Formats: sequence, structure tokens, C-alpha cells
Amino acid sequence: ESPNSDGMTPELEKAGLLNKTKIAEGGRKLRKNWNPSWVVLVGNSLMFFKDPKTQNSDSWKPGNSCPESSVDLRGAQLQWANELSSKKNVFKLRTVTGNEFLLQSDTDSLIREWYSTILKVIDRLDKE
Ligand code: I3S
Repeated sequence: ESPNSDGMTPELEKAGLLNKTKIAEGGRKLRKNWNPSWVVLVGNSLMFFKDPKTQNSDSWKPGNSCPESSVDLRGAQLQWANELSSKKNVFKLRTVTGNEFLLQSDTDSLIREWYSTILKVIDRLDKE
């Protein structure tokens, strides 16, 4: 029996390094501040951890530390948003609470995978 087969512990869907900036909080616009972030998609939540390269030890690993922030994907909206940045491969995630994040990677295949994986979770939650 796998540790996740009890139906209580959400499955890890995806994890990886993306560039992130928050651009709105509760509908209020924020100044951009791009930073690398270790992004983990588990169950209905997208969690952001500090870039592992900027800290020592394994403290960034899920389970070993709290995420810097966590996003509930229920009712969230996802869209490509290349017009919102001079960077390529940018999408915007908006939560029901009006928090908005831009996520970006220079690697085309990687950002497309993230986009479709997050969209799949949002669509699944919409149908519940
Ligand atoms: O959309 P903006 O305001 O042109 O975003 C850029 C700025 O946030 C800039 O910082 P300051 O103007 O606060 O120094 C950032 O360094 C840039 O990365 C932002 O633009 P991009 O196009 O990289 O999202």
C-alpha cells in the first residue's frame, strides 16, 4: 500500500522551479517582484516555497517547512498573459479572493506542462 492510498493525504501532482511574482492582493494591484520559487501542486493547492538555491539544508522541502504562501485552486482562473510582461511564457493565476500571480519559465515545454496541469485541477474542482 502506498503512503498516499489512504484517501486522506492529497497526491503530489507536480513540483518544480518557476519564476513568480504576485501582482494583486485582494484585487489591489501590487508592484511586481519576480523571484524564483519552488512550486508544488498537491491536491487542491498550489504552494510556493523559497528557491532551494537561496537557502541551505533541506528546509524548503514540502513537509520540512511551511510554504511561503499557498493558493486554493477552487474557483481560480488561469490564462496566458504574455501581454503583462516582457518575459516570455507567462501565465496569470487569479484566486477567488482576488490574489493574482504571474508564473514564468524560459522553457516552453515546462511552462505548458504547468499550465495544463493546473488547468486540469481547476476544471476538476469546477465539476465537484
Ligand atoms: O510591468 P512592469 O512594471 O514593467 O514590470 C517590471 C517592473 O516591475 C520591474 O521592476 P521595477 O520597475 O520595480 O524596478 C521588474 O524588474 C521587471 O521585471 C518587470 O517587468 P517584466 O516585464 O519583467 O515582467
